[in-house]
Amino acid sequence: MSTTTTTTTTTTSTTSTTTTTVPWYYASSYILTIGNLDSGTLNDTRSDDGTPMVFEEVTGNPGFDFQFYFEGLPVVMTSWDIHLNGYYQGNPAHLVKIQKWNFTLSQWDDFTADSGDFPSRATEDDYTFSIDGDEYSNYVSSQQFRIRIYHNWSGTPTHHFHVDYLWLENTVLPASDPEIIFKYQDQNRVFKHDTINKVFKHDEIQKVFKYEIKTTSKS
Ligand SMILES: [Ca+2]
Repeated sequence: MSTTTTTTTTTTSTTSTTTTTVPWYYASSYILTIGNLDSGTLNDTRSDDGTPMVFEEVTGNPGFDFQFYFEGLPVVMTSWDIHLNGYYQGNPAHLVKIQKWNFTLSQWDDFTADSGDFPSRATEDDYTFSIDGDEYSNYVSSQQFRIRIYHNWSGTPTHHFHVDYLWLENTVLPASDPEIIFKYQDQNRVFKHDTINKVFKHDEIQKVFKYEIKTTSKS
């Protein structure tokens, strides 16, 4: 995608300016620690269009380990969801987990107590994992958040993990009735908080050069 989006987030309680070329709710980078990139690019994970980024298992244990980094998260979040539209195509006995980086303990933590989070599939499925705002200080540092998809099992190179669409959703917005102001060319468009999530998902965000979120208080 060729459009450059500059994001500026400002609150009255904490002044914070973040400039990034990628909205906070999409992965800005990835790290492939173990495994191969079979096809696609990180940009393919930013649109729900059926074109995935595909990772390939390798022989050995773990079979793959790849991570996504998100930058410029809001400075205040009550809770948020991780949405992954994709699937694991492998052996039904193989276990694949999604984990979150704990900055406090410097370790990967599970989202769920399940032995595996992505059972083997032949087609895409929608997966959602949640984080409570109480955990913000453990899992967000300098407005960065990290997840990894981890195959804690001996890998088989014919198995793949497909990521068509990966995005974060701020599920509970501040209670102070914030306004969001989109500035596009010479136009300002003001939205109230009940429309923000809808706007964030809208393709029009790709045309926005700058936006501001103004809240009067957190609590
Ligand atoms: Ca895609």
